[in-house]
Amino acid sequence: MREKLEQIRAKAIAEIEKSEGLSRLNDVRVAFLGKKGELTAVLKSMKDVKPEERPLVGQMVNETRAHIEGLLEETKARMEAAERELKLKKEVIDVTLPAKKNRVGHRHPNTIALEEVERIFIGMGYEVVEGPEVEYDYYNFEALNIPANHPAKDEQDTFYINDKIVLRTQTSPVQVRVMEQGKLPIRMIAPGRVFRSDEVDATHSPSFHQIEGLVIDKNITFADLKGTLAEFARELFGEDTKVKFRPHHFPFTEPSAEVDVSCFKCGGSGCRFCKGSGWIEILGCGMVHPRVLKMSGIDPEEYTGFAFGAGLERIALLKYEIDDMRLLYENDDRFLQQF
Ligand code: 2NL
Repeated sequence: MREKLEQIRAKAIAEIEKSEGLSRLNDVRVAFLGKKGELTAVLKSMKDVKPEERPLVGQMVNETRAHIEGLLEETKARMEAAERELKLKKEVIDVTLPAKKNRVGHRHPNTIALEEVERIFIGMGYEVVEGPEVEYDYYNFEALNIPANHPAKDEQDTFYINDKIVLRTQTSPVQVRVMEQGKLPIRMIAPGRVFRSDEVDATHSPSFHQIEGLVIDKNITFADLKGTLAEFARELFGEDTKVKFRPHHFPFTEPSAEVDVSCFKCGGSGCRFCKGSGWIEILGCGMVHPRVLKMSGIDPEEYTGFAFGAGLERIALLKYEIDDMRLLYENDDRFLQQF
């Protein structure tokens, strides 16, 4: 019997050492210690052992069982520890690795220029007002004294939704809407997207941006207009900037002028940037036409005002020395990062 038990013990040890993984180890447990296991079979054959030998044989069976159980436990613990170790190794995080670069966008040159213009006029007490991009023909043309036969109204130049509604060709309609509300005085700028049926080239796009300005109060004169735009030019292009007013014509202002600023690259002596003239055109302006005031319910005998309009893209192109407007619409990150 002792020999038989020694055999079982040796076989169990060998099987345990051979087993790879917890599930194989459990098979070994069942094979030796389970209900139909080899050691259990020995226990069952105790009835064939002489009564006086039973205590000793029982003790030997128990010792063998304890030995196998101990070895099973120990091996199980070792396997579990190894498994945990492997799992931890797989999950290891190298905190010293460089982080993934977060790609941050960049403000568009139009936005930078717009915010600069807004800052200047807010500093002079102006309000920033926005309005609809799809407008009534009345607000876009008629209320601005633009006659039915004016070239701006040609289907070639304007996007018509129907015969009463257009994509606005300027932001003046926003100002007409403010004038109609009748709260005076008015000191406002109206920035926003406008639309004209133009072919795309280096200086044109069917959709671009305008900033218009409007001041209406008692005793506003052309001198106020000149002083305001001179200060604007100095803040935008530098304090040595000079302005020049050239007579012009707009249906909505009388008198009207186009404004040039002295070239901020050469100071006015003439260079490639200003095409040798020393001057760069930046906007159009004038005293609001009395008819325009009257149509919006303002008495031109009591109130006068000035207005101006500038292209935002034109300002951005000049300020950042970009030579093709199309670059502004491609949104190439490498281009935008430069400003
Ligand atoms: C230009 C010229 C201009 C205005 C816009 C205006 C608005 C109202 C009344 C009178 Cl509500 N005038 N706007 C006046 C003069 C010129 O823009 O060449 N823009 C790019």
